[in-house]
Amino acid sequence: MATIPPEKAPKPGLNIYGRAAVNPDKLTIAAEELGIPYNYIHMDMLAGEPKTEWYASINPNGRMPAVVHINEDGTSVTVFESGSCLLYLANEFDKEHTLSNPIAKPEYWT
Ligand SMILES: N[C@@H](CCC(=O)N[C@@H](CS)C(=O)NCC(=O)O)C(=O)O
Repeated sequence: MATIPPEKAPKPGLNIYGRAAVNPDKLTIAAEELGIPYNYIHMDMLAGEPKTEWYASINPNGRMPAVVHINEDGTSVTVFESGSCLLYLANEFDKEHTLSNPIAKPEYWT
């Protein structure tokens, strides 16, 4: 498996891989609204970065966005698909449900 280039490697904390487009923007908007510090890693589509072997280890679909969350204990979680990423951010960072609904409530499914 290809090594992630150092300038594209995730850092401790929340990392969002994206570009200026609607799906990645969903995550940066959510992170901003929740006040979560994050490291934004720009993916250059013209250079073909999303389809590289190293990015396939993060998102095998070769699309943006993706999240790599490196916890304080060094464990990490990788999530792709913007809907799944939003659910992950809500679960991890919106414990008070300021932006999301509790899973058991009808509002969640709506
Ligand atoms: N269903 C995916 C769609 C992701 C998607 O298509 N992202 C666009 C940017 S907004 C992309 O990566 N396009 C590059 C490509 O399809 O090769 C999601 O919601 O994350």
